[in-house]
Amino acid sequence: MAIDDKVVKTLGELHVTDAAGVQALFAEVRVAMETESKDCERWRNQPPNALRNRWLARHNSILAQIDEHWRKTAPKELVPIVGREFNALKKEANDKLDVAIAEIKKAESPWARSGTGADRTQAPDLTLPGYCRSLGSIHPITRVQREMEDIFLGLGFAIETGPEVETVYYNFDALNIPESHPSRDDWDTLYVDAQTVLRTHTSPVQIRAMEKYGAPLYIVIPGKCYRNDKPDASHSPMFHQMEGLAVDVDITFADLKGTLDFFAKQFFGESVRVSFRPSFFPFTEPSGEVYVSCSICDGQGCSVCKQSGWIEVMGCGMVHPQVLRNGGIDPDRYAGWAFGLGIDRFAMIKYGIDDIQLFFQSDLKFLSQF
Ligand code: 2NL
Repeated sequence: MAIDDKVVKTLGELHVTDAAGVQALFAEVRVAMETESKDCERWRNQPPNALRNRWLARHNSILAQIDEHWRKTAPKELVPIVGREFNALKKEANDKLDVAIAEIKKAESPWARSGTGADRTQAPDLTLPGYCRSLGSIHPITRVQREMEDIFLGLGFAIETGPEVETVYYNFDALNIPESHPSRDDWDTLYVDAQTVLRTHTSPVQIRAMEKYGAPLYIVIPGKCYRNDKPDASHSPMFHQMEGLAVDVDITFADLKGTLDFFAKQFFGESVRVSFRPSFFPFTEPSGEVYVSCSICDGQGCSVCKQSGWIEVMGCGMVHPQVLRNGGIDPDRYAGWAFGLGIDRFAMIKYGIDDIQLFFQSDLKFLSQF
């Protein structure tokens, strides 16, 4: 729903019933204000105060309508938060909109419109306003990837990357994935030739890093992965993974739990709860699945978490001794833990997106919200 449509509805009609909802709604307004104040095409030929009036005029402006429909009719328990958010927004609009218009006017070049096409005989008309390009924004997957990288950089991990076209050895054999494993099947893996695949996970980079650097090793590996999946709301033949690996003396499962608990709280917020359940992967022993409490319903049960209150977000475990050996590391001296997660899935959970395909369709109406 466009912002103009939202500001004529009440909080009740918008199904906003708590403080978090109010904050999210005002955040959306701020994004719209930010986007509009960079929209050169829209404001260039308008009177100088058009942008300011649209947001701040006494009657019918966005803020006037928010005051009328959100603030004045807010249920009693939301009055303080709506008031606070409204005042902050008003101050921000007052501070920023005039500056934005000045920037737009300054960016206009008198040269941009002249001398185009065949007729270059006329001198440029210096009084014409020029064209300026609208700014792009960071893709949500990139944004989430960088956020994850920052958390691990803060813990002392390094970022490592590697080839997307991999050998069968690094993608499967070195990871202790047996010849008979179903994931090796043509149905699941995109083969370039008998010995070469599009990597199905980022784990081969971890083997390469163990060979290259040895132990101790603390790395995260973000990147594109490929599987022979039919696209639907939760599958894409190209997706993004981030894996982490810690190898050192005396590394235990407690280090893994503590690190992933810290990561989840940094990423989803301090109130998130984290749960580990036993699982199986050929490259870790023991292995676990990591669940976080559902951020939509706070663990109460909703459609996103299928009424369970928990969402599965990662796989993890202690690196299998054979995998350490394959990376050239002595499992009698060193131990390690590893985890793997879908960046796309984290982005979907964080932003409440129900279709992975939206990330890859280049629809500006979707992308410009980030
Ligand atoms: C999942 C599971 C996982 C790893 C990835 C890993 C890599 C090496 C050694 C041991 Cl080189 N483990 N990676 C470990 C456990 C789980 O990912 O479901 N990811 C979305």
